[in-house]
Amino acid sequence: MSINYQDRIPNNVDLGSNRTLQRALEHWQPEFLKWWEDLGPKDFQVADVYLRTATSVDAKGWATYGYVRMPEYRWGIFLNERDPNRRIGFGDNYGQEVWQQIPGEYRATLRRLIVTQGDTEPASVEQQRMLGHTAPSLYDLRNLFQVNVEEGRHLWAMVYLLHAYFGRDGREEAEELLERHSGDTNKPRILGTFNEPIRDWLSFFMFTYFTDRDGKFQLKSLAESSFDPLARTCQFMLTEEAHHMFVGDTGINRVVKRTLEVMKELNSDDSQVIRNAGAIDLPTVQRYLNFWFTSSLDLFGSETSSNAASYFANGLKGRPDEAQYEDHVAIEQSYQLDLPDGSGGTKSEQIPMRNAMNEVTRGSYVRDCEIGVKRWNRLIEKSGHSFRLTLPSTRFRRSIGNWAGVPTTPEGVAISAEQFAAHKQQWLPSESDQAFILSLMHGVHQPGKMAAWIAPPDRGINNNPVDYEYVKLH
Ligand code: BYC
Repeated sequence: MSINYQDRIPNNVDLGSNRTLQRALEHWQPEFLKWWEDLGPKDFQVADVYLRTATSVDAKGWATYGYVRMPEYRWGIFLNERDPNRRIGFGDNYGQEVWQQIPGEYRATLRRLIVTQGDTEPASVEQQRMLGHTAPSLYDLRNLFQVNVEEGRHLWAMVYLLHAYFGRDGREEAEELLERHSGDTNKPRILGTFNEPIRDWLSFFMFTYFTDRDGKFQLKSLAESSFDPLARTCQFMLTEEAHHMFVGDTGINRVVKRTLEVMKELNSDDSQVIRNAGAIDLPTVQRYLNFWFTSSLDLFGSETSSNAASYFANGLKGRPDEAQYEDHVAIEQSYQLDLPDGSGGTKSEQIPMRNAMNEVTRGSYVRDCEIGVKRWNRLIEKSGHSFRLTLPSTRFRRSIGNWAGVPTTPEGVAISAEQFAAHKQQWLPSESDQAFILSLMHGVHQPGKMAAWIAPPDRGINNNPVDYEYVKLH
């Protein structure tokens, strides 16, 4: 297939004038399409989906909407406009000119960061590939596919950087991004959460609320990078990312809303009664929240990290919203950490601030997560119920960092392994919870109709009504 890249791949990087890059992408594109066909959304490749496509970086109108078959989506390459005055914003080289090319000594590290970022994008598409069958409405089906094609575009964004700046190594890494697969025992995705199966829509909403939000904070950190093309790429990716978190936030909101309606109709908050009526009881929502929030906490890495310290020192990866901090060098500051003392208690330790950058970012993330939880709780409170959703402690159910493998309560109090096992069913989705949630998952594919376990959204997409035919199935 011969491709006119100027037409087929909307871009603002002047692809047409760079023959080497063009050839590299020509080689990669059919492999990407084959991957999309094999591991992208199953069975909906010929559907016409009402999708947003990024077509420029203009703040006022960067996207166009229209019906597209997903394999024909125009996966474009966009970087925010270059700011000729941009300077390095943190670390040892603070105030110097940003880099348009990669300094040799940082090549391997930057490649690793870009590959780790890139790996998550196709991973999430793989995790979600079966969800189309059980979408609670056409509106939701469209949102799922919107998220999927944009994760595909974010993969393109990272592959562009690998091809344009890392030569042969970069091309090999780009191929491997399509060879590792979510949950594959031999070649899994790099980060833990991206190997977890997503079989149901409650998990999908939790993932888009909590895990896409890790994406937001990691992209914000990389948007500070001294390597200017990476920074500009991530800045633009954040524009799309907002919708993904909106899908999660409003999705959970609608689940809670529907549950409250059923609680009111039946005048009961008994979980079994709510379940019998086909809605999701709030304690089950809490258990799914516990699972995905804690899994996403691990994505920030260890509390104490020499990797994070050197990313910061070298100006490769900053703190989200670095400008809000007073001291951008952070060499003399320290950070107070509460760590397990090995005998069931905690000890306080002071570590150099640069080594605590993962923890600083995790803290900002947790505060951001709280905003949605407050909103969902307002709904519950308004309905007159005392139940509250809560974020568990950052010590709970951790697999990475100092609290990895330390059993605690959701409040973060260390307990014995036996006590944890005895309460696990109360705190995390049990097999029977999962079976129940799966039993609710049936595709609803008529315009405007909703599954019984979720309330309709307040409004449709791009000023269209909720009952718009967002996906035309053939
Ligand atoms: N699972 O010093 P450490 C997104 C590895 S989501 C497995 O503690 P460091 C999206 C780590 O790689 C955003 N391994 O922390 C969301 C390192 O391995 P190596 C994705 C883990 O190095 C939804 C070792 O442990 N972007 O965009 O600072 C849908 C020691 O690490 C995990 C990024 O993550 C884990 N959870 O790593 C679609 C940005 N955590 O190098 C998309 C790029 C840590 O020793 N990545 N490890 O073999 C990074 O900035 C950093 O590598 C990390 C933290 C944030 C992952």
